[in-house]
Amino acid sequence: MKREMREYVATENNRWWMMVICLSFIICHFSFCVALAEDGSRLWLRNDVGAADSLILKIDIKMPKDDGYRISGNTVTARTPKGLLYGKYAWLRGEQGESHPYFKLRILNHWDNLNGSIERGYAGNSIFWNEEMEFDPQLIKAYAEANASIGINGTVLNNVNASPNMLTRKYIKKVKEIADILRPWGIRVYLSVNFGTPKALGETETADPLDPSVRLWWKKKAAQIYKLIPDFGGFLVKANSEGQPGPFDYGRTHADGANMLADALKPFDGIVMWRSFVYGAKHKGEDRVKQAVSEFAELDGKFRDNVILQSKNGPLDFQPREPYAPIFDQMKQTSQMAELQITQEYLGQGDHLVFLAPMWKEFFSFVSPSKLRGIAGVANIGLDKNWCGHHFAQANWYAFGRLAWNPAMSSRQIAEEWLQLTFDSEKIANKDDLLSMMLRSREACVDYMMPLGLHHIFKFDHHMGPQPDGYIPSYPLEWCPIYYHKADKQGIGFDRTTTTGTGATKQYREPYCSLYDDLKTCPEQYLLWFHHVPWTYRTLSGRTLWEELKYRYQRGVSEVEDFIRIWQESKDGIDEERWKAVDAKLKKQSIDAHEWQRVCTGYFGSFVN
Ligand code: GCW
Repeated sequence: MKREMREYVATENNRWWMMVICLSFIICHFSFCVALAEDGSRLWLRNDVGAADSLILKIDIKMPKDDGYRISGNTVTARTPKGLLYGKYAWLRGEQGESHPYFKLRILNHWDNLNGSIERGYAGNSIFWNEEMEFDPQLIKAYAEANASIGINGTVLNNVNASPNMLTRKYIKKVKEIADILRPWGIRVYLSVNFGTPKALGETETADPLDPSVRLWWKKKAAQIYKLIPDFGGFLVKANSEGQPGPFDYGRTHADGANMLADALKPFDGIVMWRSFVYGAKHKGEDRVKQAVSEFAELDGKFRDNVILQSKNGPLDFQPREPYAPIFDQMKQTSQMAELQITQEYLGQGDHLVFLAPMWKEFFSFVSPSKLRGIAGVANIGLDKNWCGHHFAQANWYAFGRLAWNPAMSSRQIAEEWLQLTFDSEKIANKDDLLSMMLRSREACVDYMMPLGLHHIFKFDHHMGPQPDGYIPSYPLEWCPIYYHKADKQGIGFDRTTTTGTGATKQYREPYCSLYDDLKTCPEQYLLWFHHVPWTYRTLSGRTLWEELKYRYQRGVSEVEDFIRIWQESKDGIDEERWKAVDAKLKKQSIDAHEWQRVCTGYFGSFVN
């Protein structure tokens, strides 16, 4: 495999780290090197050039018991070495005052396959895996530093559609090598596991979670892993979902499956992150957005305390806008984590500039962070020189880390910080416009892809571009666009009300249950998500539904055109390499937005007239 080496600008971090562990009071001098190539490879870490050349680091065991820090002038104080590490990066971005991590678990999920491909990856192949089983340690170190700089403290190294081979000795040895590189940066490794592994490897006859030989196999496997990686974090599991094996294969429940793994990990303080992204298993045929609650609600309270249920922010699948997933309301005695998708599977992938912080903030406005034990982000990182494919996709990795540390930060604050750290903001004349472009970009994407809650009308399988007429008889119906928009001569939208629809609204806590259920009170952003609405219905603007849809498609397209203008005007302040790359992507985004508008208005228009 051809491996692309990134320019890695060495700092004295490693030496620094060793010193920190030994001393409670250190004055450390950093050497700052200029990141010469403006190729995006230094991410938001490029601008440490010229920062103060001395920093005082102090350990204070009277600080709160976490990895937070206090910065006063050039002094960083923390209770732990990790806190000093985080404090150093905070100081580099100009922070003062005290700050503590909100979520204890701040974890990236890589959907990387062992052959090096990445499911829903748009930035090249995996930085961890390839056929040769070789990785570039410098690259992994640079990855670790970038994560540490925004407080990410865990990473799942492989795809949730997991290969049983992941748990063979030779791969576990590789995981150990990676873990050893990540450890000094405060990052623990986790693995996705295939529930059927012992059977698939031919080491047991069954994968039934209640079978003693299977339970013993997992216990031994856990011991084997922890012997090599004492701070291993635990397992992430996708079971009985989209063809993956799971406890249902043996007539057992999700709790039986999760608890078996939890018991194996418990002696080592490991956790199980069990995903609730299931449909078409036990509740086949039911409205897809209801199925997670249908499958899990009755199991509330039946999970071990080291099991965390991990759910996507919305009940469907990472659409540009979804109402929050009601499973967060329904599981009252089970620890929960939110899974956000940093990689832009349904948001223009590697081509569209869409800043995701506003979407995640929207989620937190419905699901209080206080309900969550942790947060996971499906990574957008690959071997591309700039890591993320699109330069502005780096901002989403950054935003995930910042919100995992402090979900109260505003999208504006995060975007401002990122712009400041990523470009030479002194040179950019239209900084406010760039900021505004980032902050408007998610809403623009919603407008040209799914106005008024019109969801999942993407082209099959790869999810890029529109296919509203999509229907393949051999596919599960819930993979087909026509299942979601339900356009007919009368109107459009998915009736999920309690009176005439699927009753999905009932899974929400009040006041949302009633608000969403009633056409008159349902927020327009979710209108067609919850209701089948006549074409002639008057929206709040006074326009008919059809006019409003057309208006919003046009608004999305116009927004992207305005982004192109803004980018043109920033040309003099941005290095040529990155400017050109983003310019080309914005032009592609504009073509795509026009395609969404043309295809959707053409197709839906045929029902209106
Ligand atoms: O909708 C799907 C994605 C799959 C993904 C799955 C999941 C990893 O299209 O690529 O599989 O979600 O989250 O498990």
